[in-house]
Amino acid sequence: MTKPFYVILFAILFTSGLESQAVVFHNNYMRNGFSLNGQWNYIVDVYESGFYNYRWIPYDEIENPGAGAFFLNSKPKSKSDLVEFNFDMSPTIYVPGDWNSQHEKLFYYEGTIWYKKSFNIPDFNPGKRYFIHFGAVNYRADVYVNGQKLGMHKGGFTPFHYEMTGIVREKDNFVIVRVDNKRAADEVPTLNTDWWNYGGITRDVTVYAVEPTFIDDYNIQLDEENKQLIRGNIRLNGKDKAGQKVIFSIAELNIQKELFTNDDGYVQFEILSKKIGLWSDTHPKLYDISLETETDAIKDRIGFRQIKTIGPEILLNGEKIFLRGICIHEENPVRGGRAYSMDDARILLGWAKELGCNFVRLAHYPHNENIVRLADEMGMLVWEEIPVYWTIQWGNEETYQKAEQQLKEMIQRDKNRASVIIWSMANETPQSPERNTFLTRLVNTTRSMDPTRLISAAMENHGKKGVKNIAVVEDSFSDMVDIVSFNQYYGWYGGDIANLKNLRWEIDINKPVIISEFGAGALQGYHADSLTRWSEEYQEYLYRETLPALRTIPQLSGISPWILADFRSPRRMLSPYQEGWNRKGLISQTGNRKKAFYVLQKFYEELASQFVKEKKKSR
Ligand code: GCB
Repeated sequence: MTKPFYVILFAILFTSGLESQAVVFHNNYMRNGFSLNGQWNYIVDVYESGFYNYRWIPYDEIENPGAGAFFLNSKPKSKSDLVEFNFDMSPTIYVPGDWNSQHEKLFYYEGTIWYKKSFNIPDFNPGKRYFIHFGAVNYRADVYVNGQKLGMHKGGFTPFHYEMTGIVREKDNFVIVRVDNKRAADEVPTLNTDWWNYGGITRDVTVYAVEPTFIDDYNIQLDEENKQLIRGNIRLNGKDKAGQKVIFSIAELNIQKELFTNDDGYVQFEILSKKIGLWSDTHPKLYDISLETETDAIKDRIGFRQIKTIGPEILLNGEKIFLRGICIHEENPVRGGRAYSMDDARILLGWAKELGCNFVRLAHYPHNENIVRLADEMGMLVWEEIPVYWTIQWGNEETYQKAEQQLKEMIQRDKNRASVIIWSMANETPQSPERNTFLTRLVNTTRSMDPTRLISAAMENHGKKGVKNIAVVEDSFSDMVDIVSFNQYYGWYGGDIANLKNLRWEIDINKPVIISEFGAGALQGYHADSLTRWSEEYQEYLYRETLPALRTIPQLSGISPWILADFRSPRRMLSPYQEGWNRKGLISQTGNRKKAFYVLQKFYEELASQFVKEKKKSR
C-alpha cells in the first residue's frame, strides 16, 4: 500500500530527527556525488494515463492506487496478471538532455513523459543522509523513489533536490520522474515565448550522501566598501548543528579561521587581509576556499570583487566599466538542443570571447551552472534572468509565487559567483499597476537575499509622441532598478536603418543604461544588397548604423545585442529563411560567423583599446 506524501514526509522527519527548515544544499556542484546521468527508460504518456486514474484523480493521492500507477513501477506477479506498462522494455533517452533533439518523434512534443532509472548506491551507509538533486527539469517534475513520492517541482531552469533518507537502500532502487512541459497561461514563463520549449530532464541528476549534520549553505563576499575585508556566513543543517566548530580557510591568503555556530547552526564572520587579489574581467582571480566541520568538508572557488553604480556609471572594483556584451540562449545550435554541459558552455563563451565580449546576458531564464562557473574562470561578467517574459498573469498570486521561487532558486545557486553582477527581473513587460507590484515584490525579495548585486530588467522604448526621431524609455519601473535596460529594434521591427543616425534617446534618469537587445535576422550564406531582408548584408548594415547611434546615449554603460547564435523558435516559420529558427544570431546553427559578427567584433576591439587608454590617462 502506498502512503500519502504527508505521511511519508512526517515519517522521515520523525524518524531522522530532522528539522522543518528547508535544506538549501548549496554548492552541490563541488561535492562528490553519485551521478544518475546516462540512459533512462521513458514512456510517452499523452493522456496522462500513468498519473491519473479513469476518474482523473492522481494515483499518488489514492490510498491503493493499483497497478495502473506508473510511479509504482509494478510488474505482473503471475502470467495472468495485468500491468499495462513496462519501463524496462521501453526505449531509452539520455539524461541530461531535452527529449526534442534526441528523438525525431518528440521534436514538437509538449506533454508528459515518464522517466525511470534503476540504481544501487555504492558504499551505502544507513547512518548517512541521502539527497537526490536535479539541475533542472522542464517544466514540472513529480519525483518518486522506490514507489514513494518525494515531491513536485515547477520551473524549468532552476535546481531542486529531495531528501530520500530512509527511502533509499543499498540495492535495487528506482527513481521515476513524471516530466510535463505543457505550457500554461498562469505559469512562468507563460504560453507565449520566442524560444523552443525543450522538455525533459535537461540537467544533471545526482545522488549525494552526507553525514547527519552537514554544511548546508554559505555566502562569502568582499565587503562593499573595504577591499581588504571578506564577509561571510555559514549555515549547518542537522541535529548537531549548534556549537559546531567550522574552519574556514583560503590557503593562498594564509587565512584559517575557527568559527563556532550558534544554536541555529549559523555563524557570521569577517576577515581582514591586505593580500586579496581582486576578481575582474581582465584578471579573473579565483581563490580555492574550504569549509570544514567535524563531519563535513566542502571546497569552492571564489572571486572577490565589488560592483556598484554611481550616477550613470557602473563601477567594478571602484573603476568605471563598459559592458561589451552579447545575449545568449541556452542552446547549442550546432549539436542541436538545450545546452547543459561544460563543453556546451565552452563553445558559447568561447564565441563570446572571440567577439571581444566581457559580458553576457544569459537570456531569458537561468542557464546551467557550468556556464556561470566558466564565466567566473574566464572573467566574463554575467546578467542572469528569470522567465518573467512578456505576458505573465500579473494579478495572479500563484503566478507570482512561481516567479519568486525561480528567482530565489537562481540567487541561491549563484550567489557566490563573482561573475554574476546583475539579476534581471523581467523582459519586455507591459506597464500596469499590477505589473509594477509584481516586479517590485521581486525586487524587494532580491534585495533582501542579495543586497550586493545590481538589479535590472529589459524594458522597452517608444517614439516620443509628436516628436520625430526621439525615442524615450518611460517605464516607472526604472525607479526600482539600478540599471535602466531596454530592448530596441529600430531598423528591424520598424524604422529605416538609414535614419538611425538621426535618432536620439531621451532617458531622463541619472542611472547607467544598457541596451539589452537590438538586432536583425539574417540567413547565413544569403547575400544581397544591404536593403534586402534576411541577407547578411542587411544585418551588417543595421549593426554598422546602430552602434554609433547608441553611443549618443550619455548614460550608456553597456550593450548586449540579440543574439550570439541562431536559436530555435516555433514562432519563426518563414520559408526559406527561418524554418523554425530565429535568425538574429551573429553565428549560424552551423557555427559560421555572419558579416555582422565582424562589425561588432571590431567595435568591441576599438572600445576596449579606447578604454585602456582612458584608464591610463586617468591614473
Ligand atoms: C525581443 C525578445 C526576444 C526575441 C527578440 C526577437 O525583444 O526579448 O526574446 O527573441 O525580441 O527576435 O524578436
